[in-house]
Amino acid sequence: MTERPPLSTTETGAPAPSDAFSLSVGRNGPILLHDHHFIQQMAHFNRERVPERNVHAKGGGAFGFFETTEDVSQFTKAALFQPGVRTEVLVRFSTVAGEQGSADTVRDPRGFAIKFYTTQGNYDLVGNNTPIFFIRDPMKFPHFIRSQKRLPDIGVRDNNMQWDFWTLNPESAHQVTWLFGDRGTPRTWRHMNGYGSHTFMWANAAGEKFWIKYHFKTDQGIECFTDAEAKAMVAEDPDFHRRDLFTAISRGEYPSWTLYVQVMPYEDAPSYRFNPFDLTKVWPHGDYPLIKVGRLVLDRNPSNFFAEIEQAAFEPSNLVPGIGVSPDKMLLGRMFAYADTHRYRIGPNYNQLPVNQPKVPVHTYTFDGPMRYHHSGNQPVYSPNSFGGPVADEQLGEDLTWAVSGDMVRAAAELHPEDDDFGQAGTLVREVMDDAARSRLAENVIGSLRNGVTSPVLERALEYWRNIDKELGDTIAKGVTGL
Ligand code: HDE
Repeated sequence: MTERPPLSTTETGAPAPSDAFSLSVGRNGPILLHDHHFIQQMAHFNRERVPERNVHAKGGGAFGFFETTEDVSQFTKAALFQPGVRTEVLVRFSTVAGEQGSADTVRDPRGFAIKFYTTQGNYDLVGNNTPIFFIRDPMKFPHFIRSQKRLPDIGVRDNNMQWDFWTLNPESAHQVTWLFGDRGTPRTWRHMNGYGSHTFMWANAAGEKFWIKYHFKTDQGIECFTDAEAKAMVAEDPDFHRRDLFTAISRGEYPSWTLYVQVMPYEDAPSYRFNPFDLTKVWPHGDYPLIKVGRLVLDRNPSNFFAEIEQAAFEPSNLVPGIGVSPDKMLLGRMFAYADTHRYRIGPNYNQLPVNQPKVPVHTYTFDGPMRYHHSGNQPVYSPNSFGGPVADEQLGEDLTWAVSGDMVRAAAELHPEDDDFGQAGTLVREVMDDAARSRLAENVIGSLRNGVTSPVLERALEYWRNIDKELGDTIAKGVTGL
């Protein structure tokens, strides 16, 4: 016997007069302004959208857990990374440049954002499926993103604009090589790795500090679309990745990843051969091998996309004791930007939404603001106070810091011996890719450069690729110009 459906009501719980007819004078007469149910439905309909994320707008996600299976307590005192600890998580995957209605399988990096609901408050690791990024200074980020979006007059995307930015900012070479290789078109979100990308700081219970990088290696194995397959799927099913994750979890096929970290002793950083905080570079595993930490499993679909995924608010500034940031200017720039975007997109009380709420008591001195739901009753609204208000434990909440000195400047970071723009891109081409992958990379770049890229950008792009790898650059030049 099927259950009776719930009674349809107004937003304030009264029985709804109808969900099919507006109130009118006689059957054929005019509709009436005091038909509050119609007005409420229509007025709310006009307010259903919140501003989309201005990057990473198209995505999807699921809930699950992270379990620390190894003992890494020598490196961090963070509660979630203690042996045997299991922590609930939310993970959201996304493309970068496309709007909410864009296709999942376009060539683009993928967001890999994790919210850990830990016993010490929320820890957010807002990474990508790539261990590096296009730029080194956050000042360039709005310019970079705008060059990947739409021309100001006709309002369409433009390869010439994209390649103009990339070739005028050669530090992008490593990430662009990665982007035009196989990893730029993952077959599904389940078949790609996730990375913290930046260098972060861990500190153990004795106060010893370490620099670390996160690697979430998919247990499903890496699988990628070819350029042609990815383009075909854009037309066949623009929501292919979102649908794949949801249906896999519905089938009980829970995707998982194994977390490893690279650990650099604190004192190694100044003399390391690369700038270890340069987001366009990886740390060769031969220098700092992968150390296993635990596993990430996604085993529960959201019950409501808008409430739990569209309104999810991830921010690199959500840190917990034992985990900190690093001198990476890109990471420090992000520490402001994310909470700012959430206050704009969702409202100043976005952390009160269930999906963003920590699973631990919150005793904060921020009060009121629109849509305030959780409150602290008659708790004093100032600190210090004599009436039992919350008191900070500066030991427990300590900032993880590092020594700094020097005059204020606007300049690139000081170079380490092997810092450059093209070296690691060349290593990726020559030592990581095989012949078939190199050939696909060349074809993908040729296809892009032949689609609207003109002088002087085109000449710069051919030189850019020769700087990455002379042989590859010559192949691309031949493919584009026939010479
Ligand atoms: Fe983001 N980024 N980003 N980003 N980013 C956002 O925050 C920003 C960068 C990443 O699924 C925005 O909530 C700046 C690197 C992911 O909800 C915004 C800089 C990496 C997501 C923002 C960067 C990322 C975002 C837009 C340069 C990988 C989606 C909407 C300093 C390590 C999270 C939002 C989700 C989203 C700012 C660069 C990853 C605008 C200023 C590098 C996965 O605040």
